[in-house]
Amino acid sequence: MFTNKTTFKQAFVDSIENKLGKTLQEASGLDIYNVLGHLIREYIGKDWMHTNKEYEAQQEKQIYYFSMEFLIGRLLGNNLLNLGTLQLVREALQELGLNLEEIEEQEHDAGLGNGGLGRLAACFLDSLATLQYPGHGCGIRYQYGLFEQKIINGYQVELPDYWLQKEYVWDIRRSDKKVGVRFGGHVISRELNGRMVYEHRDYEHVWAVPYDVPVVGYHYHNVNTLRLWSAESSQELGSYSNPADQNYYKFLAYSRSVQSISEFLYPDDSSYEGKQLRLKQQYFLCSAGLQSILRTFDKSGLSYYHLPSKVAIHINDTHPTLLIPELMRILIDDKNLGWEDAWDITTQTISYTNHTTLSEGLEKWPVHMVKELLPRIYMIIEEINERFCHLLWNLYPGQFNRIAQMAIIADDQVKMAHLAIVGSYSINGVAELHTQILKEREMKLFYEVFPQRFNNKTNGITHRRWLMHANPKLSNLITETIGHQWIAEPEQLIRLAPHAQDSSLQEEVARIKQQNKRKLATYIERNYPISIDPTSLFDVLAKRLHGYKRQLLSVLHIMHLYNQITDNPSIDMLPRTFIFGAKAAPNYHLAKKVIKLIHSVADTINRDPIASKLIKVVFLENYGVSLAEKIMPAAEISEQISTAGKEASGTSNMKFMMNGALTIATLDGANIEMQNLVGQEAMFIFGLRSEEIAHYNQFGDYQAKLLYESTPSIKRVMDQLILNSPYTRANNDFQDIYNSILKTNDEFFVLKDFDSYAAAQQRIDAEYRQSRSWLEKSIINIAHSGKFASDRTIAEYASEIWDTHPVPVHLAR
Ligand code: DL6
Repeated sequence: MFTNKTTFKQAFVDSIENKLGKTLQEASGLDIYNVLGHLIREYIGKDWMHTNKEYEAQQEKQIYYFSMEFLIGRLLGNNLLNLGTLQLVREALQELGLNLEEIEEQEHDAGLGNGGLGRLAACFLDSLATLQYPGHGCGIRYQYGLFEQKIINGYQVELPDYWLQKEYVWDIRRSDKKVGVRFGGHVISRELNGRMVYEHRDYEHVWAVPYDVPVVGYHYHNVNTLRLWSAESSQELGSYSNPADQNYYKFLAYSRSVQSISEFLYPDDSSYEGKQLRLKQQYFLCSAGLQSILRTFDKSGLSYYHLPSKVAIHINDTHPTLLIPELMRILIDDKNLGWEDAWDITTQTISYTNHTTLSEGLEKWPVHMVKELLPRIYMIIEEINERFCHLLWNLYPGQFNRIAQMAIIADDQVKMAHLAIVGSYSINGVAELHTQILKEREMKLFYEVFPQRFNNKTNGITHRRWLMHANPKLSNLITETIGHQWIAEPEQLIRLAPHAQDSSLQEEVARIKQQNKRKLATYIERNYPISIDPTSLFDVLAKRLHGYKRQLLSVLHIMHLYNQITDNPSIDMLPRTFIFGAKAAPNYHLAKKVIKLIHSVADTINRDPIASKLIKVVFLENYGVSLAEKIMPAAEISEQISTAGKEASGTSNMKFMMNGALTIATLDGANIEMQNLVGQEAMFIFGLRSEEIAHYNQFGDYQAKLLYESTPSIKRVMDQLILNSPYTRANNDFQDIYNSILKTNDEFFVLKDFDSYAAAQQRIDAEYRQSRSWLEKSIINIAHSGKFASDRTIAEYASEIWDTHPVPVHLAR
């Protein structure tokens, strides 16, 4: 059906009529999207089934990637691209008077993630399937995503993101594969035939029901599975339907508590209940996912000693760390293995990726919470801790301090990163600098004990979504220039490098960028009361809002530029459009203030008849995958300006680079590796290095107040936050931002890096005017971006961590 336009059109129109009882003309946009989605999913079905059979028959090692987030974005266009039918379907629909891009707009982004970690997981799934690895995702099917961001009067307002409200065409409920998960209760331990047995009593039983989403590999027949678990009551209202019955209210409370498990992504954890709910979600995912893995493994008939050679379980940050004690529990309590055997199997099966150097990002749970919610799991963690401390004592006799620092349970808390390190055979960081910081600083003590476990796997992104699908014109131009091998082997993009000075290629790259900028400008004008000049330089900062990501540095700099314009209205300044996209966590007060500041600055400058000819500031609300796909192809400057040492890797830096933007960056995360490839001239590097920041933090010899007092340009913008200024006029109060810098001694070194950032921005101003050399650098960036394809990252995980091999699936569609 998808191999011929005529048969496709026939099948599509028939499907509209049969499914909807409507003609094509009567069908709404959503109807059309749903019918097309169903057709595609049905088409995928056969390959999906064969893939599962092939994986079972070949008995190759299976990879299970556990993550609390999978920011998969829209699937319609991506599935068509990977199936190799995008062009055919686009043309066939056109012949029916329909526009595929408009149909794609009907799809609501799946609300299954938050930021970089979740999007990384989605890119990995795409690469696993394309490289034909038997690799599957395990996650939760939240009903509500993070939140939908609306900006009202410049303030972020969070609306529920009920992404499942409308039918989701991509997943299939597998009721027959549900498993039970237990919470609460207590454990009775007794000796039976010379061994301890543990009986879990009076627990709350919850069904975990899987919904499977097919993950289609590019131009192959492998279709892997993203399995998303949903919580359901295991009791029926039936006998409790009488409100006079005391069990009626108990039942209501139970069913509400079950529903909440898969209701929200990252429920508010400012209360005890909210925190407990997060822990419950984590265990729910781990227990359900693991039971399902072991059920599949059991079919092989092999003993559990073979588990590590047949199954690799990866935990994406510490959220799924409870897999470690849960696997121990199943092996010991259900499969009757002894502790040592169970431990060997567990620690040879599980591997862990760390995604942050921020200490507040390292999860800890109160002991009493874990004990109450997961009594048997807590017993196992206690024993893991005891045995680990014993090992440490043998290694470091008498070093109480060191042992206390490394313990899994300390200060009445369970430290999940410690548990993850102790219970897995591989621990990786996500960029070279990040891994080095883990080894030398954040996890130094653990690195000394387990040096062989630590390794680096620099992040990557899928070039299929972020270049081929998001920027088809550039993608076609690349193919015309260097052939199509880069699609299967993105590192071949390097073959563009010798053409970087070719003026006809440069002109084409410029023309495509201009078209993409116009397209984004049209989108902005349709959705916001602002018109922007598509010939101005598009300078973009799009990522989650956080102090260390330093959106504030960028805004203060824009205020500084505005001061220069008001001082000298005839200043020679390159016209720029500053584009922001960022969600702030709902309870992150300062981040929300920064959003308000961006809007106040935008309001002031965009209304100023002189300044607005040189600068426009735009904040695009509800930044997410689909919006990013519109932004990346149009960007000319990518802002990667985190405090050095704080951004583990970054992945938007890679998406921008692949689309030809030049990067202004600190030497942080993967920016360093980008610079190593393209050279200093093709990026705009500024700011303190991570070792300098570490030095200041250690010796306390940076004083923000002195810098503020002695630098007029800095003092001026800082004072504009609190004194009567265009930004504070409408009763806006940015005192908190001001204090956040001067009262905390500029924790993120915003003022310290200000001059260096402004100087780099001036270099951009000068170099953008040299359009040929700018375009040369743009092509050099694209040429080197192949290293940041997630196919490279996944191939490294597969060979260096998981020890798995591709399993090609052959089937004529
Ligand atoms: O590894 C993916 C992504 C990195 O690119 C970012 O640098 C990093 O900030 C992000 N980390 C998180 C923190 N999660 N936790 N914990 O999202 O991971």
